[in-house]
Amino acid sequence: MTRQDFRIVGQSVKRADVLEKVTGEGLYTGDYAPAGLLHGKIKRSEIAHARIVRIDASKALALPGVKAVLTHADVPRVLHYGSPHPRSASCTRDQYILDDKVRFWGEGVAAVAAISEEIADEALDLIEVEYEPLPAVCDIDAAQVPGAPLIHGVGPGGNLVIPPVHVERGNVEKGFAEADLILEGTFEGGRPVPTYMEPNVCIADWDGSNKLTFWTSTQSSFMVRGALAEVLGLPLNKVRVLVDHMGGGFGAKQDLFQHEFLCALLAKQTRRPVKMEFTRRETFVAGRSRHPFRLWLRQGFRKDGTLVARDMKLVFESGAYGSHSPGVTNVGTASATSLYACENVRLNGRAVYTNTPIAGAYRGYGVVQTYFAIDIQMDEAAERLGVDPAELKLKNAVRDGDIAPSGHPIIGDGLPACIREGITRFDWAAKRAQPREHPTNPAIRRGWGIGCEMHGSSAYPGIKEQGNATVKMNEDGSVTLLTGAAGLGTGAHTALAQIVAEELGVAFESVSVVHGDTDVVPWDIGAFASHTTYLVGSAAKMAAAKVRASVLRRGAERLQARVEDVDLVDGRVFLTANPEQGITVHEAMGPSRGIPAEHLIETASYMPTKSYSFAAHFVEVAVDTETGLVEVKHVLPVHDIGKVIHPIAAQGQIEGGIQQGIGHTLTEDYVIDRTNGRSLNAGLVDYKMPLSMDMPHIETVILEAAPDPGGPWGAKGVGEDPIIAIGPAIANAIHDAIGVRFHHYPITPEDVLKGLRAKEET
Ligand code: SMO
Repeated sequence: MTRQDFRIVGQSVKRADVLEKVTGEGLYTGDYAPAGLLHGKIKRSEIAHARIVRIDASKALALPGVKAVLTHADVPRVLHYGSPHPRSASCTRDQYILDDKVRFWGEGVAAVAAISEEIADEALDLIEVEYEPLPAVCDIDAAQVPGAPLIHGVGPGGNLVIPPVHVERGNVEKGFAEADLILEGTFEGGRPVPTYMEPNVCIADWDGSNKLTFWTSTQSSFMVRGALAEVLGLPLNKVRVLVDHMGGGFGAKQDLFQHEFLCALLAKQTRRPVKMEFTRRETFVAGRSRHPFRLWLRQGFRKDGTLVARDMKLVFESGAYGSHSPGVTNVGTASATSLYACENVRLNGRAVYTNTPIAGAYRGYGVVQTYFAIDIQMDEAAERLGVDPAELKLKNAVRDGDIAPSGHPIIGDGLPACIREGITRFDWAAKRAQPREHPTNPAIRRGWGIGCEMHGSSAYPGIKEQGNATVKMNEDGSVTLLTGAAGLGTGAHTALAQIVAEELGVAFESVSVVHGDTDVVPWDIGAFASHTTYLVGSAAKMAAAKVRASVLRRGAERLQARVEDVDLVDGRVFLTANPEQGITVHEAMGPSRGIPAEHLIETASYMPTKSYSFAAHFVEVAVDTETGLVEVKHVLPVHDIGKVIHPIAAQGQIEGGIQQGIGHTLTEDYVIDRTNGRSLNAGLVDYKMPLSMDMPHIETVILEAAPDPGGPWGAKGVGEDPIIAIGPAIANAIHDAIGVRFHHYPITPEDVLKGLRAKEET
């Protein structure tokens, strides 16, 4: 057996945490209940922009059962940061824990700790706040008008979060001069909110040695540790952050939140553990949404379909604070250098403050918006040129050696492979040749569309030691993997255990994963940017290889053979020439020449480059021309993710991403009243997420078309990709069905009916 034959990687093994999850035994942050637990609650502003002239907590403090109240005067005046890496520029530092100003409706102005949730809620009502209203700027146009009221004193001015991002390659004017067809359009998108099952929650507990233990549902435990230590003036070893099971993160939980600091401070003041748990409503009001956007796009094509020039101006609405706007703006802008190759590009991206809830990181991180626009305009170009859209996309798709948004060359022909495979599997040409009329229901029109995407794994190429893993071979032959990567619910820990078992040469069942305790596990940048398998997987593979070498050495010694002459497979060290003659890993680890049994422990760090995964989504929709309802009937997503570690987990990621993407495209929008900044539909009553009944038939195809040598055996990311291509695929399919082009999301039934009416009138 050669080492190239996979035994565990590529198998859909039973997930490592499956029993705990299905029996309900697994603990989530909210399940912890230290003795004497107090309940923390946040009083939220009922005005979008104001100065606080007076805040009086005396009545609240006098309420029996209330143990502490914090207002802006009681907390350290520190601008906190949300940057997952101290050397990255993804995030801003523009938010105080509590301020004497409010910048959006729903921002926290005070916090309470009480012996019950009910008393804490009652206390919130007793806190008196007197506001001096300031003019509220609630849309990107109002924010950019010269002389508009400024929301922050920091930043480059004009309500910009950062200086505009500018990317230019080639000669755009020359490109347009060579074009036979020039298309121009403006695209917009709303404010989808990542609706994780587990709302944000944390518990703070101080011990007698002035050490803080902090449970929180976060994607970035070490970032939380760093920020809390800074605010509290503690060394890092006096803050222990614990993350147990998580009910989803979707990017939003890679940020730092006001309630996390307040929880730690309330616990410090009361000397009792304090828990803060968002209501579903608070996940909307005080969570992080995708950035609403407006994007102007102009592209030029030759008659033969070659894309020759692209000019783009993109504006993201950041909301009241910057959060991940710098990163999202950089990534969203740079992504327009790619997907469809274009030598001449001029791209401008900006992020603008408004007095609305905070937009942040959300699965797809700026790329969703940009590729929505590009992919719809490619479809329009195909229509105008009289060619098949899938063929036009295939012709222009980025290929091996083209420059990726990160500046690295693209490895392999992943995107063309996805498009080609989908054309065949979906039977694209035959489907598009069918009548658009439904065979039996005259109100229904059918349409078929394609959308494409690419997305990078790993956030900060070149920053060292982002991915770390420790592998321990215990003296009985069992193996422990220690990782700082949070398990968001995607199965990433299972994939890591598979990688370790495969590399080491032991059974999958003999590897257990320890995670989420910053006192124990090696430093980790956080579980985001689709990189846990790629980045931490690589580190785990390296650490496992080191342990393997030591086990082989010990085994050889016991077998009285040379190390070159032994192999380790399935937990057995044996003579390569005579596999019958061997010992178990347990025996290899045992006492040898009087040396007592001991474990082996190895840590490895991995510095990533950046790998790109690709996908093409093929979609069938049915549009009801009487009600305007769009039903997604069938999706055939084709993804290239390099070497597949766990096929069913990857498929789950893809299906989940498609469900979220359907929501974004058709129904989900957290609506803010643009006159006063109030939110109109915070919560799941008026905000329509797709349910299982809304799910189409999904036929997932996973290719290993373009493995990336930077990942374990060529594995790449899959976390964010599936949410990106589905949106434009649906919009293009709607156009195919009814001949109406939509340049925005969500595309609601009202929009469809209006579009049909406008078409009839012309
Ligand atoms: S939006 Mo992601 O967790 O980088």
